[in-house]
Amino acid sequence: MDYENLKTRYDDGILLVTINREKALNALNRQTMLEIRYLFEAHAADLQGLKGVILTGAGTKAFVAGADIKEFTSMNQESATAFSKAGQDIFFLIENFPKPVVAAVNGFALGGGCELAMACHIRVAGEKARFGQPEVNLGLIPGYGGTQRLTQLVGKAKSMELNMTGDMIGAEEALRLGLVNHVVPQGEEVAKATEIIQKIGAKAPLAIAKVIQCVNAHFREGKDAYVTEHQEFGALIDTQDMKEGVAAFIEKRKANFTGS
Ligand code: DAK
Repeated sequence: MDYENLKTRYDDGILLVTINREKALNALNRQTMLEIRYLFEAHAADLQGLKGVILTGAGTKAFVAGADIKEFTSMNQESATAFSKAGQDIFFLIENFPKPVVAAVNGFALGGGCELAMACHIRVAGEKARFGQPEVNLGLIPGYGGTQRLTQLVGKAKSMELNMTGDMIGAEEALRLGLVNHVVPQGEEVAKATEIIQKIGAKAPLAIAKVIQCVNAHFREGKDAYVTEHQEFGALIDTQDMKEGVAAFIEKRKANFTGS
């Protein structure tokens, strides 16, 4: 697929993806959402030696300022419900991607942009980043999982407040609430995200995929995540990487993981 609204660079096992609609503050229009879907379903999934994916926004002002408001005008109830469900499915692809996905939040992360960041496994914010779910200002609610993931990350009280007031918060408050993992000087978001993925990339890839699966299982309705955990623990015991990791510890050397 030729991307219209994404820029990608693959370097040293890391796929850096830039949402590239700077004039619209990188708002997620339909085309961009289709491209994100393709990226996780096919492009990144097929890359040899992939350690992880970084998502960021073009320019210095915004990560993503939301879903593209200008596309909302033509929707009816049926198409809006389908639109929301399709978006949720794309964000599930990110959340369940078996390699770490890190959001490098370089500016506004509002509405669908905050939801996109929250679908990633880890968030690094520049000190000028601003987060919020301002859909109520438009007579809407978050449609890409914002009521759920914000609650998972910051708890019910703050999620209620942020979703109902539409207030924006800064990077330091987002850190204090647990919405982001790290705050870094502006412009250093991608460098910090790279450092995190390189660190994870030195671990056993199958184990990392199972961590993602088991942590996510905690939040899936009807799932007993403890069952997921003991099953996936058992599934790792016969892997070469487990044998290598244990042998390396005993032999006092660095493990050489192969993902098998
Ligand atoms: N969509 C489209 N264009 C946007 C945009 C957006 N979300 N945000 C900004 N832009 C465009 C502006 O229209 C402007 O374009 P021109 O007028 O120059 O053509 C350009 O980006 C620069 O924006 P501003 O001139 O407004 O820049 P400022 O520095 O003055 O303000 C701002 C920055 C981020 C505070 C402001 O742009 C702003 O408030 N933007 C909107 C933020 C927002 O409300 N985002 C949440 C969108 S709602 C659903 C599915 C999904 C969702 C909901 C329902 N269903 C299926 C129903 C999710 C909804 C959202 O994400």
